[in-house]
Amino acid sequence: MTHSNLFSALRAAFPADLSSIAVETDEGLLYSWQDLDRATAMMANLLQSLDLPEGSRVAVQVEKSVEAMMLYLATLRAGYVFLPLNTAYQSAEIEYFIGNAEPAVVVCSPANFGWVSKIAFKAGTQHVFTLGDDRTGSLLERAAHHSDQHKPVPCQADDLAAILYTSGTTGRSKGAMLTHGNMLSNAVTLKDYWGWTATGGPTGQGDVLIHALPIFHVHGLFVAIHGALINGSKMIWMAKFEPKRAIAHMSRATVFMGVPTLYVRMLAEPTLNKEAVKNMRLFIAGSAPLLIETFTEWQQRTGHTILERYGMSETAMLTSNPYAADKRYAKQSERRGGTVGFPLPGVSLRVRGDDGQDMPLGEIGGIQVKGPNVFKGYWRMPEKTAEEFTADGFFKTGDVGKVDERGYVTIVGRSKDLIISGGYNVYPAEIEGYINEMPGVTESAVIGVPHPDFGEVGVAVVIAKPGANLKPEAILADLKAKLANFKIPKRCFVVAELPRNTMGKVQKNLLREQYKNLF
Ligand code: MLC
Ligand code: AMP
Repeated sequence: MTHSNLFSALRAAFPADLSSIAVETDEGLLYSWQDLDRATAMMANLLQSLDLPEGSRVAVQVEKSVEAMMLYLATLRAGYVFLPLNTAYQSAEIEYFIGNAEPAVVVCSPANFGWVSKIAFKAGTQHVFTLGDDRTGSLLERAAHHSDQHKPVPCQADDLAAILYTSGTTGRSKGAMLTHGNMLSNAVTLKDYWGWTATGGPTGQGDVLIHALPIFHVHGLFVAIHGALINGSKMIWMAKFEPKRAIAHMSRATVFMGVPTLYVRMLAEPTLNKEAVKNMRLFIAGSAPLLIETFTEWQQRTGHTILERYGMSETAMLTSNPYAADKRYAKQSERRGGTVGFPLPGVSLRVRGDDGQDMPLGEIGGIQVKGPNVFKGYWRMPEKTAEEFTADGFFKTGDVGKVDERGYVTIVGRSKDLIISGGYNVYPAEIEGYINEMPGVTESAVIGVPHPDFGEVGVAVVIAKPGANLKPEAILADLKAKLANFKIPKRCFVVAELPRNTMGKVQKNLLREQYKNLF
């Protein structure tokens, strides 16, 4: 069935006037809906001309650009599986992802072609293209030779559309397999739930989204892009978030999506005031906890109440504060700071205790979810997949929370040892693994501590081997040479011992307490 292809659903929502503007970039470039249609057709034809096996992965590590978004859409259109990779990942990280996913096609930045292609060819990838953020590279050169007409490849709702790698608390990263059906159901739900409109507003053309996030994770790639496209809404495209510019765009936009750090940074700008946001309809935050101070300050400065929602790579969006009082979804219209709102229509959410019992309202336990948006499993890890689901098909999120008597969900913590820094996930186990391999190190613990800009940042606490002269700066420099920059702890301490419980396990809660006022 053609209409189960997510691209077909997005394409069907393009406005009738294809010559109108779909994307306007920070640099002033304009892309019409027709441009999106034609360019994705050419790229899809290029991919199909390669005679790739069914279900082939297209792994992409490129700087944010409209063409990079088109490549995502073209991959859907051609029926292949998109695998986005954070541009901060370095060679060891890329080597793992490419080795694990075995993509048939890899697309990288022109400047990285040397080392990325070496890794890719070694892993058996046949095709490596380049794509720059200035419309350069072999991908566009090759696509230019293909037709701008293309019929989307028929897909079943259960067919894979994307694989998103999420790091594991133990062992290596797992690839969360998301289907066309997962993402389409989520996009359709959110279009309604967040009240997207195709007409009216300051320009008469309905909603206009400021796209300020990176496009290699759920928030920027799926929630933002699908949200705009399935409503036929224009995007103002920021290659990189910059608070002053984002605020300046607001006079011509209606919707903004961001991780809490973006809101913190905009609040530091004197230009943020009621006048600057007078045309805005909705501010959405997620990917990390939004501090109540940020929520309240935003309300005072702008008169707008941020709508906080909660999701994951494995599930796309799960819960959301209400946009408006709508009897179909929720009796309440209040967006409550510190909560992530209600389970979205179609999502079942429950809170379970350690023994698997349902927790009474208001009591804390592990959050479990089920719904058409929940992923198909981890790529080539059936045992890991089985471990993360209950016998009755609920996914164990690893988040800890509660539901109050009005139905609002609050996240109070995580059972997974994970730091969320500026909206990026950092797994202490991965960083500790690298530190523990360094000469002169006996053991290490990486913990998350509060940070005014990133919400939370990593701090490394290291024990040296007797006689070793370990320098914190050298440890951090060594990590920086190997890992994505956002994973590098912001501080490092070499200490004599780590606090342990009677079982000998490091008590990270005590370390977090000890270092909580560092920033
Ligand atoms: C950058 N740095 C970070 C960092 N981002 N450190 C910790 N955490 C981060 N998130 C590093 C830089 O490399 C630099 O190190 C130093 O910190 C200062 O960087 P900066 O110039 O201030 O950073 P900037 O480039 O402005 O990036 C900050 C940011 C970015 C907030 C704009 O991190 C960002 O775009 N975050 C959004 C992440 C996101 O989209 N998450 C969604 C996940 S989806 P040095 O050493 O080089 O100086 C998901 C599901 C869901 O979670 O529910 O949505
Ligand atoms: P990721 O796997 O990168 O998609 O990150 C998902 C994790 O981000 C979730 O499991 C939560 O721990 C966290 N998260 C997402 N949204 C929120 C939110 N609004 N409040 C608190 N945590 C959130």
